[in-house]
Amino acid sequence: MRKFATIISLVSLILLSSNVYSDPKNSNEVGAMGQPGDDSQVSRTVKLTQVDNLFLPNEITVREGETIRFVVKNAGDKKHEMLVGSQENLKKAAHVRRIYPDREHTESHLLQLEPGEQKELIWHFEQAGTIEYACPLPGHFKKMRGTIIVERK
Ligand SMILES: [Cu+2]
Repeated sequence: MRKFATIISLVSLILLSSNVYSDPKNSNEVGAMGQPGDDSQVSRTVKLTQVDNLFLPNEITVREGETIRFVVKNAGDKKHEMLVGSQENLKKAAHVRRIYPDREHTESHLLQLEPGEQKELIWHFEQAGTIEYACPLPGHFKKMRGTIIVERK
């Protein structure tokens, strides 16, 4: 049992040191994934609705260099989150929430929405490719995901 606990704390140490919580400006995600954007640069607003447990729509197309204002509404009866990033980092975020369901999460670009709440996330897309978004909460992450396709200019 003791050994098991040691393994768990080792795993969480590795997760904590892997940039999941840090400002994306300091992580490797900048570039391919883009980064939180500036209000004055917004070119377009995209609306997203959260239901229990899906994102509508679950696919969005943007262009390289665009800064999008996402207006996210929680139309469900449960609490939801929205996190943008690589598939790998979203999986890590979901994993941490499973291990520590009561920990507070402070990713700079994380939205946490109570039922009925609406919030905004501004994101600047740097390079063509695909980026994911998801609700990383336990039991939601499997289905509550979407893809942002960033087209070349
Ligand atoms: Cu959710």
